[in-house]
Formats: sequence, C-alpha cells, structure tokens
Amino acid sequence: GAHDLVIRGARVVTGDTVAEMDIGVRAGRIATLGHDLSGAQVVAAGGLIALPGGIDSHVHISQPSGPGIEMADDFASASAAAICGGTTTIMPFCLPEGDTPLRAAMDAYLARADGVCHADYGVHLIVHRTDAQTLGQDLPALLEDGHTSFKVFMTYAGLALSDRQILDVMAVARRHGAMVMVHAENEDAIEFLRDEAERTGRTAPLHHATTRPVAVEREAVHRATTLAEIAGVPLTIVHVSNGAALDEIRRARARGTRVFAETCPQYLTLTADDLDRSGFEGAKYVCSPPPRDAAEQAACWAGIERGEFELFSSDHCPFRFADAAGKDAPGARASFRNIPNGIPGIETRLPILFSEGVVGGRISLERFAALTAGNHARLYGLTSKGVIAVGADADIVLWDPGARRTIRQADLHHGADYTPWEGFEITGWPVATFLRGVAVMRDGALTGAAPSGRLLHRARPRTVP
Ligand code: DUC
Ligand code: ZN
Ligand code: ZN
Ligand code: ZN
Repeated sequence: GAHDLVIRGARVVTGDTVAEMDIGVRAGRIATLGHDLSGAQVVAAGGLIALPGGIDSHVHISQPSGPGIEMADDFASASAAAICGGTTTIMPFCLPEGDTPLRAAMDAYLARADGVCHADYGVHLIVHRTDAQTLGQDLPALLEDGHTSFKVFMTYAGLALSDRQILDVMAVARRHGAMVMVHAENEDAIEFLRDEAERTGRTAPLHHATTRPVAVEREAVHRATTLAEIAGVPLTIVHVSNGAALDEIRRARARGTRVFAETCPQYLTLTADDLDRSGFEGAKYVCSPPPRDAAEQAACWAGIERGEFELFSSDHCPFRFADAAGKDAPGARASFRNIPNGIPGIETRLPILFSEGVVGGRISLERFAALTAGNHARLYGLTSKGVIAVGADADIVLWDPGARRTIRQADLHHGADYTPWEGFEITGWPVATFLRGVAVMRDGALTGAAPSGRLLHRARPRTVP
C-alpha cells in the first residue's frame, strides 16, 4: 500500500548491506525497503547516502557543574544542534544534587526536556552515593522504569566512588541487568600531580593535560575492568583516549570480561598541544581525559579500524569561553584546576567521523553506522532505534558524501560560543534529518517542526551479540 513518506533512490546503509533502494515510511516507522514505492510525500535522494539517525549516548546537558558555573546548552539548544548534525537520539546524564533522592532528581531532569527537545532521548543516571536507600530501592526502581544504565566516576571530588562503592553499584547492575559506564581516571594520582604542578608554578591550561597523563587513565581502566570481572558484570569504558588504555581493555576481554569501549572525536583529531595555544585559548580544549598526541590518535584510529571500539560519542559538555559562568570561571586563569572540564561536539561528531573515517578510507559505511547508531541502541536498550530496517523507527539522515565544508562556529546550533574544530575541513555533510518519519532538518537548518522528541523507555542492554 501507499506510504506516508518515501525516500527514493538513496544508497541505504541497512544492518548488513549498502544498496540503492527506496525507504517507505508509515506511522513513523520503516514499513518497506524496496523499489518503486509510492507515498503521499516523496523525497528524491539520488546521489545521497541514507544512514540511521545518529545516537549520541554520551552528552551532558544542563548538568549541575559547581557554584557559578553553567552549561551552555539546555535540551532545546543541544537537541537542535544534534538534529542539524544528523543525530536523532541523545542520552544525557541525570546528576542528583546534594541529598536529592534519585527519583526526584530524575523527575526534575525529565521535566527540563518535556516539550522542548528536538531529538528522542534516554537518560543515564550518575551514581555518586551508595547508601542503602539508593542501592536497595531507588536505583532498582528507576531501572525497572526503563533507565537501564548508569555512570560511575573514579575521578572528581564529590563524584568519585571508592573501589568498594563501585563493586556495590556493579552488584545492583548484575542483579537487574543494567549497564555500568565508568569514567576511568585515578583521582588520587591526579590530585598528587595537580598539587605538585601548582607548587611549581605550572598553572596554564596545558597542565590540565600534564596532570592527567595516560598512566592515570590506564591504571583506572585496569582497575575498573578488574572490578567488573570480580562483580561478574559487563561494563562500558567511556571516552578512551589512548592506546595503553585500549591495551588494558583488550587484556580484560581476553580474560573473558565483557568490556565495551567508547571513544570520541577529540581523541582522534585534537592533541595536548591545543591546550598550549596562546593566551587563554587552551581552555577551549580542556576536557577529561585530555586530548593526547599523534601516536595516541593513531592508536585510537587503529582500535576503530579493528572493531575494538563499539561506540563513538561526542561527550558534548559545552561551556562558553568568554564567560565567567564557563571557561573563564573565577580563578581559571590562575590555575587550570578551576577551568570547567568539557568541550562542545554534538553537531560535529558525525561529520568528523564520516570525513576522517569513511571518506578517509579507514572504515566502511556499515561500521560507521554501528559506531554512531547501531551499537548505542544495542548496548543501551533502544530497541526501536539504530538501524534502517523494517519495523524500526524512521530515524534517518541523508548525507551528501561529496559536500565540502569548513566547520565554523557561526554555522552551529549549540549554545557554546566556540567550536574546538574551527576551520577543520570536512568532506561529507548531512543534508536532511528525519525523526520518526518527520523531516526535522533540511539543508543545515531545523524545518520548523514543533519539538517532538520523546523520552525512550529502554530495555535491558544487549551485551551478547
Ligand atoms: N569530562 C567528563 O568527565 N565529563 C564531561 C566532560 C569532561 O571533560
Ligand atoms: Zn530504486
Ligand atoms: Zn566522563
Ligand atoms: Zn562525559
């Protein structure tokens, strides 16, 4: 029968092939993959590539960031930027403030997204305390409610958990089949190096990187994977920045632990030298883990080429540069310690991987789709998302594979006042985005459709293929 929408003649990247075909959409879902389909609306897509809408399973939006500090994006602006960059599902973190119970914190956080989000969304919990109420009641209740993943930190005062606490959280995850995400950096070692740097006058933004060397990440990855082995749970190591950390993951996998690994555009394209730019410019590149060097970039690329990374996320964590509520926080110029950690990247994630990875000849379109959408859906329980297949949500992004662009802040939709990739040359750009069959972006701008993003009730992670 007829379709609501037909996307005609694109090269379509499905779960297992790349082939020219039509995509027929009915009631927001992909109804037919075939030829000569008819529909009420037909979009001519000859010469374009159709990929599953991106899923960015690691973004920070409106997250409490300390007194006087404010993130540059709310759900409206972050999701507008996501959609313009070809991403149709975003997964930010709920961080309960102070003693707020998890449920109340989650409800308040979800209220911020309600009615204003342009992308579909799921929310991970950050678990930063492990009292009996939290572990025994609140966390299990939220898991049953479809929030089936949470993040623990091994660094940051006020967030970092002890090894015992991490094991206790992992035990809850094992009982309930949840995914644990770990931010792996050794807080004590960083604190030691930071104190020493400040004592010896090394306070410029660059020293954010020198005080968080590869070793602090490598050790923490080893410890996190060991704790997961002891607790008997799968885990995801987020934002892996270097080859030594990836070696630890490889060894843990060889021992039989199910470890999933994520990396981000910053670890493929930026280096610590960016933190050493003149004046205070280096603050624009302060994120954790920090960007490394060319050799570690190559190690991360090798991991992508070999299929050792499942996930490619942005870790979008936007702060304005020229702003005392952002990178120019009180005391930030006196010590890197006071610079808010994080960089914006929700809109540039897919173009960077497409250009450097696919056009650059390092990865296939199928791997691109898995790294940017399919694996996120599988590991975070988004059962209707992540693939172009009959029955799936019609979340589709059309790419012009030959388009040449230069990344410019002026063209982006996020709330930050800069991009770390200013001037970066790209080949291949998303020209249209469909969310559940509705055109939400065309030629780089929102179409004006009312924000229709929905909260996704998530299933358990699928950790065995
Ligand atoms: N580091 C984090 O741990 N989270 C957000 C951004 C960052 O740089
Ligand atoms: Zn055809
Ligand atoms: Zn992190
Ligand atoms: Zn993060």
